[in-house]
Amino acid sequence: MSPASERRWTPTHGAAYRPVPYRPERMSAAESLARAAELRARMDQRRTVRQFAPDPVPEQVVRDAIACASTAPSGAHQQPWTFVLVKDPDVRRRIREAAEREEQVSYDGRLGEEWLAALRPLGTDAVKPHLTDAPALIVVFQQRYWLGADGTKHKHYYVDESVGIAVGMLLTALHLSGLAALVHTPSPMRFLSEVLGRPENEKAFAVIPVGYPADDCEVPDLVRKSLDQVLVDV
Ligand code: IYR
Repeated sequence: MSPASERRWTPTHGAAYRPVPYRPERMSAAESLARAAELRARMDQRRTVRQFAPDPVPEQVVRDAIACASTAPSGAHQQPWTFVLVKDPDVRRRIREAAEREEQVSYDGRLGEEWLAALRPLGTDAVKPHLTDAPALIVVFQQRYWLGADGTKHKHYYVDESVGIAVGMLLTALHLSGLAALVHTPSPMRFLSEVLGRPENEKAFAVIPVGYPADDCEVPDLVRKSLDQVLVDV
């Protein structure tokens, strides 16, 4: 049988359990420690970027990052995600126009005072140049359900969790491959289905501009929670 990575997925709903051996070589504790420390330090360098250089990125890096994201675990292994890679400047412009229209309403009051106060330290507003400056957008869709050949709707399970995990892995892959990104969630996001012509079982989850930070890029001076603030030992 060809390696799993070379096989194409076909629906497995209702198929029998067919286990195969899994015997990854165990890493030494020393190597594990070294890798964990290096990964921690590298991930601590990741920043959400809102000012992008217009320079192109190697497209295969983005495609590989999407492939990494698609290795995420998912409810019932249903892999309920679609990644639309938008490079066309005209489509990016239409997405920006529609997003800014919605964001203006949000910042003009739809968000409410409490939410606006939470956002103030980030310095965000309704103007979204990253949607046209970044050379690519990854628009992530959740597949809320799947359609059988006869058109019947079948449930997908833990869709929010599955797609959230996949996006986390996407951000990790992009960062470790040298690219910057932003998780942008214009709200409401329905316009993305229309602009990108996605089917009715898909719901937009996030728009992720990808590229290199602009030469004059700035980020807010944020402090991450320390390990003892997030980790509870029992
Ligand atoms: N979607 C808006 C507002 C916004 C909301 C949250 I929560 C953020 O962390 C950042 C922004 C925007 O993109 O500006």
